Amino acid sequence: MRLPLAIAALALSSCTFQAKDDSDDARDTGTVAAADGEDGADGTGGADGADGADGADGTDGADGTDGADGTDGTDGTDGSDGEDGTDGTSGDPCPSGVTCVSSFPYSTRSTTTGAASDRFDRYACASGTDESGPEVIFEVRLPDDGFLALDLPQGSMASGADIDLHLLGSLDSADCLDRGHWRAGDYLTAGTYYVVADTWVSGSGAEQDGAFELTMGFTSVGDLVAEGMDASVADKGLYAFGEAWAGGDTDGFAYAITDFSLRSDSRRQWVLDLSTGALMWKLHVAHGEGSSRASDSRWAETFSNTDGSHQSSLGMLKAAETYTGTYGYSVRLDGLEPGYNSNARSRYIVVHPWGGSRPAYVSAYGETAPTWGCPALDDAVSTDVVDFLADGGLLFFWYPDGDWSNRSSYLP
Ligand SMILES: [Ca+2]
Ligand SMILES: [Ca+2]
Repeated sequence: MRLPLAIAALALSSCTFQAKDDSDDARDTGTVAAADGEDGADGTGGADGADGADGADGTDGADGTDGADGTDGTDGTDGSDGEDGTDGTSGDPCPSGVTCVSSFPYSTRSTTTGAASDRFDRYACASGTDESGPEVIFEVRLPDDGFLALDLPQGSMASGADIDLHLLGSLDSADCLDRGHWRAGDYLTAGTYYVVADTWVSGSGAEQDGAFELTMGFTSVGDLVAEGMDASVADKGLYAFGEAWAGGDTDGFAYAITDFSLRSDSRRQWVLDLSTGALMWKLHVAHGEGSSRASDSRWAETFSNTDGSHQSSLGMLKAAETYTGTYGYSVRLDGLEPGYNSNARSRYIVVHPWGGSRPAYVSAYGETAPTWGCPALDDAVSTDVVDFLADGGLLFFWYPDGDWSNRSSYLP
């Protein structure tokens, strides 16, 4: 059922039809209590200053003795394999000298000056970089798959200090998953990982140790499912961000996942701050009129990268500069996937304010008003969303179309 939409002043740069304009009251902002930006609990009692002696590391149990060889004669049973000695640790207590982290968001202040650990000098992630100064080690236990975001907030590092972040799959510098001067992250499956804040050493041998602040945000598949996202979409969306992060597509943690397999009367865009794991907004988002199912325009089902198609695009896009256009304060998008959304900028596919994505409009008409391909948002909140995503935030648009969804380089 197509709505009788008046066509707006058709600036060539517009990708949008005019929504009905009689629904401007009672704007429900749809803001999901931007998760109190929780000041991460002050780190869990940072490991008490190591008791010097390494003896504290539960001694590895003796390797079990090999079972006795089967007795002769009876052609015997192979001796049972000796049992591995128990790991001196019981119930996985936090190793001595390491701070264990299992709840997020996490935030702590610490220092590498005088840090007990000085075991890592170089990491496989940047083998030419001298990190031979002392380091602070965190053991991170993830109960679920998701994206782990690490950040040394700008301005929090002591003057003269140069601390770098390293994310390890095990306590081995060869098992380096990511590293960064200020930020690091990765899509990780449930398990135990290590974060090492290490002291960079200059070419002249000066250790740039000092105080730093570290935050960790973890956004899990389960977290997003709890906010109403399909589990498969949540997993793919977080995986895709991990691919984008690893590929250097962004250096920030602002991210929006849209599930275009949902009807437009559903809130089908989740805007996330991965640095804390907070859901910032859960929104209605419009799709292009060319994407609509012929028999029911609440559903989008075809997608395109072609100008004039009036279709939405799938895949990973990056929010660039803001501007004020026909519909108001907006942000331009650059498509990161050749063939699928790479023409977004030239098609003027942007995020702009849109009365046709207001909750009141959706309640009245049972769907968002179609656009010419722009993922337009409720104008009551779009300014804040645009500012949040602009200058590097990523937007991921999912639909199981069989083409993009099977071929995207951002998907497994
Ligand atoms: Ca070191
Ligand atoms: Ca550095």
